[in-house]
Amino acid sequence: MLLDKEERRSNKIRTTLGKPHGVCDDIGRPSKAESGNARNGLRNKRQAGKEESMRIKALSDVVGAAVTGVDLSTPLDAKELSVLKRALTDHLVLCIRGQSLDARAFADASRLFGRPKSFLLRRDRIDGAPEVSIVSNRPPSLEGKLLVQAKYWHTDDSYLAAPATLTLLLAKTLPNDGGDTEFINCHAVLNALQDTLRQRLEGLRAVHKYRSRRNKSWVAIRSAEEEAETPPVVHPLIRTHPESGQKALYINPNRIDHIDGWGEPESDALLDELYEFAFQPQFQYRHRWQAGDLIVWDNRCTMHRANADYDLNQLRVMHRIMLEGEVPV
Ligand SMILES: O=C(O)CCC(=O)C(=O)O
Repeated sequence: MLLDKEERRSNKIRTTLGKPHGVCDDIGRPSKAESGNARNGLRNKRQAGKEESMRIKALSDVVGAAVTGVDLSTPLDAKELSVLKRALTDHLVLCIRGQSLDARAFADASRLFGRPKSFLLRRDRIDGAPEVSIVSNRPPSLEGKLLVQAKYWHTDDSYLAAPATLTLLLAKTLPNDGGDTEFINCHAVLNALQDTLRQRLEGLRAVHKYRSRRNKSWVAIRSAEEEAETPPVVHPLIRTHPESGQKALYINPNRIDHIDGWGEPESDALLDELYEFAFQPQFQYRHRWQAGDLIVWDNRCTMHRANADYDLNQLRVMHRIMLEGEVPV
């Protein structure tokens, strides 16, 4: 399958995002990118001999695309895989629709994108598939007590020296309404920063801690073993994506404790300024989950958060896999 001219152009626009863009949602009108992609289906053999096309459709002007016509429980050919990976590089977040995968099949599917690793918190791992952890509003680590995890903006794993490159989140049980996940494009955030502020950030590094002084979400109690695996780490505030070569603002409001070498008041002032800027709606896409959605996001250039604006009496359960990471540079 080759991308036609229009799709290449839309992908190019996306990879050179320099300004804030408006946000639309999945049920909005087709964007240029959608109509271009809709004409570029991959012809795939699918169940019962039925042929379906792989389609990639932008979900917003700033981040995210939906993929249909792919069944990750069956092998993908090299062309399909390369289109999928290219779409992820271009859109940073992919929602692959209609997936029905048990934990083992999910772990196998994740290998298309990298090497799955076992989640830090042993209690949240699934028996027989330690790469898969449970994200639930009744988390195993709280013995089933009600809690909406990850409600505040973050990027996964930044408390590790080599944070996960990608995270995959598969919807298992959804509330009737709400429970959305929001995403921020951190390339777009960096590109929209004023030059003077951006120049101040060059060369600065931040100290990330599992339990940071500025954390705003619930933080799990770690076992002694888990605590030993998560000492404070230092990462640059601007990092370069190894595949696209683009720079992104690399912040994690939950885990950054302070700017390395700075006192608390001046460090807090700069971090507050960056967060306020980054949280602006023009950098965001809000995903309304559908049954069978599997979302893959790139932690190197996005942030995300879970929404708690739904009936919490209803169960929400996701299966999550993180892929082995790399040291941010
Ligand atoms: O549950 C969600 O929507 C997001 C989960 C999340 O933030 C995470 O797994 O890091």
